[in-house]
Amino acid sequence: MERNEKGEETMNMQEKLDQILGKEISQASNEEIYDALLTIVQEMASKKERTDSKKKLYYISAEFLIGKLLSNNMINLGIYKEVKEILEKHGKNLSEIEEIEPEPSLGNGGLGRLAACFLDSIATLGLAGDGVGLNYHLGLFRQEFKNNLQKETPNPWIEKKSWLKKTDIVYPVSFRGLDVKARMYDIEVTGYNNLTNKLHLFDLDSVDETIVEDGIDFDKKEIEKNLTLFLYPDDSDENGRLLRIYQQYFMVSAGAQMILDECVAKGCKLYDLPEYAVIQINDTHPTMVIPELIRLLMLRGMDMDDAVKVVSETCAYTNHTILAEALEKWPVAYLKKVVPQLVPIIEVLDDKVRRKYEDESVSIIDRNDTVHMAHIDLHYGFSVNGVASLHTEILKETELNNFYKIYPEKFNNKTNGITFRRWLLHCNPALTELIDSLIGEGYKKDAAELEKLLKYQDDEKVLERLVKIKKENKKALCRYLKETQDIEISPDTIFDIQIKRLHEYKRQQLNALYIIDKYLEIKAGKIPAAPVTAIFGAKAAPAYVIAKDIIHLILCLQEIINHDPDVSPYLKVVMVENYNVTKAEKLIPACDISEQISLASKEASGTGNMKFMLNGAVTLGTEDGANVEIHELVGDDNIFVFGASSDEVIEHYAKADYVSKEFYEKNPAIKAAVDFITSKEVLAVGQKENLERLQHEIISKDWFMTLLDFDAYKEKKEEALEAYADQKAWAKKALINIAKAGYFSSDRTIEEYNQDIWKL
Ligand code: 26R
Repeated sequence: MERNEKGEETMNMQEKLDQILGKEISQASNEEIYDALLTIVQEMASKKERTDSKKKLYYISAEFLIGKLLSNNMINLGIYKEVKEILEKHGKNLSEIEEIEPEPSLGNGGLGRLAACFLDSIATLGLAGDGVGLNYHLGLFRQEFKNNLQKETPNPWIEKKSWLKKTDIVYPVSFRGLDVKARMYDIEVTGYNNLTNKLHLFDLDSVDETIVEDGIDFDKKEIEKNLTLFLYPDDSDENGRLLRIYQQYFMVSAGAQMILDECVAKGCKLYDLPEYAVIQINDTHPTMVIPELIRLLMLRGMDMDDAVKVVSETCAYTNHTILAEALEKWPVAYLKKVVPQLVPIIEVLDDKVRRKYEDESVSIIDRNDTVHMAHIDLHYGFSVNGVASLHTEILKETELNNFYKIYPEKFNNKTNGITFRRWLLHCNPALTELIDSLIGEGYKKDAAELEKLLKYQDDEKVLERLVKIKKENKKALCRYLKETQDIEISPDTIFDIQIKRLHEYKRQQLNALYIIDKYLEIKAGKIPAAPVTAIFGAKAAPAYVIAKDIIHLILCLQEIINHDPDVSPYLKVVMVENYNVTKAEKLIPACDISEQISLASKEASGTGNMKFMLNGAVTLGTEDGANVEIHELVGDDNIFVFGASSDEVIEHYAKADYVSKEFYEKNPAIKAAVDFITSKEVLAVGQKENLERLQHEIISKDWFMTLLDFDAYKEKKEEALEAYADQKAWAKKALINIAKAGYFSSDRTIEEYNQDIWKL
């Protein structure tokens, strides 16, 4: 036994483990050890729970892509090393135990992962801030590949013993003709050497997983059974869209009641709400929290004008995309079917706007009786921010210019960030150790200190160690891909990685066309200087047909190229199955070239780009999103930038003068690559319908201007591949990227949110 500061006897880690296991560690199974560690971590985390301060942040989001929690929590609680060593002493391997934890897939991609990084940083900075979201039982779908196609299956992640703590807190939520109860579940959010916050996830006791059949199909009308089954159920039909409204209202109504309860418990008079709470609305998915709070305040006796004022001073909105199809619009008729109680409130909000501003484009309800959710946030929130400086500029100058003219003071930029605890300390321990040995550990709390690495940029010993670490990480990825997908790749090739949601604007199809071009060159006898392994990871939304066709093409290329003895020594293609946070943690540390090739102006920020940079990969990218800021930080020599600028792209859209067919007809390399999509080689392993549809899309629409940037991409990529041959020069680029990544710590981002918006 040991003693704590108060002189009480406490158990050390070994004793705790022994006690919970009830047997020798060496005699316990990995599952038993996982369960025991979960218990220990939860107990330690709850002891560090923050006592409530007057003002508190509520980060409300339909997605929290938190990833596995065991190791990160142990790192944050400062017991990771100790536990790892104890386990090793007894012949157990922590990495194997980590594998047992299921990954909660409560997000699609960037927006959800950002929310998770933010929770980590908020707790680490010791701020009072909780997350509010939904407890999807089956998360986002699990992706499987069959016949070179994506197949969706459920991803159950909630086990008997999990990070979720069921609470007794229950709020009534009413839909038209249906009253339900929202039960709160909590997940502890540990800060790095600091206090613990909470992620509150609301759920419905009556949800029934057995109604799911045949992949991810279920009866969309059985709301009591399906409400929190999946994240973003297929919204290609009306019932799917209505279900989304049910989910959103369920989340915000329960959340709003919880917020009011907590504030009142702290002695808040409702007129003073903005002194007790600030609500950050993560994209428009939680926007109904605004009319719902107004409704609840009115029920408690406030008049409408006061309620509008109080709520407007409490809510702030973050925009994460300029893609028109992602800006949510709900027909009034839909809202009437699900949440009729909000409709009169939204109508008054619209009326107030119409009385003040003649400009039709800023109204909330348009002529087609459709509610523009973002417009509610813009008029009735006190802050609106973009997520990278280019993105915020585009919002101000173009997309939201009419609002910017009315409310210039509301607009601000908060360039995204990532938590270094997960994206360096956890996923790349060897690199962490090297950095520790060179500049000490101060950077773990103050990421700007990473710049101290710059003094080693010409130190051959350090650069050699960097190269060696990358090689080891690549070998580990090779073993993992062999084990999980039976794919063999060589760590001596260049690892070129594009991992992100599948979307035409992100242009995985541009990468695929490059691969075809390369394949055709090799077939024609042009042998490349350096062998490359092109790695993809991406899920396509179940109803997004072209995105699924692009996955199909990549899987076909993987089959053809990897089995072709002429080509495979120089080029291999890997599509990682079921790409998720856990896989990202294995892929990113092993990457040489980070593909960030979205059409300029379309990627709001990107955060994968930051994770790669931090792990010593060099970016090949367009001047888009946060790539622009990466470029500014590392300078021309340490990034490969290509393609049309966002101004040029915006002009093409304005003039509608981009014609992909002209590029296809005039450029023989493009024509050959696009024609190959329906060649006999591909048709032999693929589906005619899918391949023809994709080819037709590229030739006749190509909405995201793939062909416009093809030549520039090819040229820049060749330049990068050639530069790789000089290993020392490449390692220097990698080191400079790592040293300059400090700016992208989410601790910096959260400090800015707090200073400018939350004021906790
Ligand atoms: C409305 C619904 C169909 C929907 C659309 C889009 C649901 C979810 C999304 C995801 C969007 C909003 C998203 O993930 N955006 C990403 O946010 C990241 C964090 O700010 C950015 O880094 C990234 O550039 C952006 O695409």
